Amino acid sequence: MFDLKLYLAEQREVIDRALAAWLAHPEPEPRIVAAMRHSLMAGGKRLRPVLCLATARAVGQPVPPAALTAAACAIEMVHTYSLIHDDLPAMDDDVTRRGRPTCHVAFDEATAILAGDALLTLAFEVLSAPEAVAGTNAKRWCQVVHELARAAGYRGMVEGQMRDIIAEHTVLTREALEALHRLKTGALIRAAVRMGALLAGASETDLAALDAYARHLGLAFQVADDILNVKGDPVLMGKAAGTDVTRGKNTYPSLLGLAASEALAVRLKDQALQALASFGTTAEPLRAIAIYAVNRNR
Ligand code: GRG
Repeated sequence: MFDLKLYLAEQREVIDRALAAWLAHPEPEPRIVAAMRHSLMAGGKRLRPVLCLATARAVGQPVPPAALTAAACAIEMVHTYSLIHDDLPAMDDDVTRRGRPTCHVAFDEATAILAGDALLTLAFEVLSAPEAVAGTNAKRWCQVVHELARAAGYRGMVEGQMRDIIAEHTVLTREALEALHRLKTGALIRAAVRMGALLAGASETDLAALDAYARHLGLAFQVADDILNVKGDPVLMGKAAGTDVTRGKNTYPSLLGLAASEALAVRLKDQALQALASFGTTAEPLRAIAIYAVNRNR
């Protein structure tokens, strides 16, 4: 039987080592690197980079290891930047993240803004580094970079965040809530899967199946996150619970109730698993991640 706990621990170690190496360059100004490190190396689940690695392996074609690791690191850098900015007083004003004081609390607001900016730009420095590009197909590599840029930007995660802020203290329809979440949380999860698939030279059919998996997984992950915000343990999560209600956020539990939200998460997980039906055992990690996404406690 596939051991997800062991698999995640091994993959996280690879990713953490590579991320740390990107921040190990000589530091002209230690404060900015310290702030970047504070958030990046704070023990996140590394779900998005692991998804990228696991998808490439599910496709099964060889990929230059440095390219795959660079893609995985870049995704985590973009994700961490989004968390730092999301926690700022101008946005969600959170004081705890990944079990530590948020970046602006540990440093200050200006430093946190810069640390987020620096992680976002470092992601694209990593992707365009000679050691990452070496041995890759130029056209395919550009598609990989494009996936991340597009998913992070104003037609992806940033658009989702904007919609979320505008919708505070209003009541969204279910369709509008789904559209928001597909952008805010879903876009980066989808990009992580698509980047892994593209890097491994997936066929059109495999790419479409993996894309469907990622879309269901992204929404399932968000529904589970909304549920955790209602009934999760802040200690285990490393961040506060109950904040969605205080902030007047639109969530699945507020729209559908807790039981219907839990049923929806399970349905989405099943749809994600169904999308992988044509894959063999190489997709076991992806299947286990879908189950974990809805059963997790952090
Ligand atoms: C600031 C442009 C900009 C966007 C912010 C990601 C995001 C958009 C906001 C975070 C708000 C939030 C709690 C979204 C729910 C889903 C989510 C992204 C949770 C955090 O991701 P995890 O659970 O965190 O993978 P770790 O720390 O494990 O990486």
